[in-house]
Amino acid sequence: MRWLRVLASVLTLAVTPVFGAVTQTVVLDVQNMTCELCPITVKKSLEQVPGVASARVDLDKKTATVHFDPDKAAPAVLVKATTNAGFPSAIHK
Ligand SMILES: [Cu+2]
Repeated sequence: MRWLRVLASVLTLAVTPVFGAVTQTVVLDVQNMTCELCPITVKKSLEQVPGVASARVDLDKKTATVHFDPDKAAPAVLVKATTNAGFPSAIHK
């Protein structure tokens, strides 16, 4: 029954990418953050976007670092989300 075990491991390998977390990271420059509550609003606006795994906002650097699934979200959608929340952003170059 060794072939069965081989088959099982081959199947596992083939299926793994479906479950593996494929995430992409983008850094946004965020405008209008003036107080400690602003980053919370920005973070919430980003985490509401389908496909966003997490967002970390830095008030000092005026940036947002976003981890997202590139199959479900895109940087342009993230920019739109913060902009709609009152914090226009752009992809950090
Ligand atoms: Cu504020």
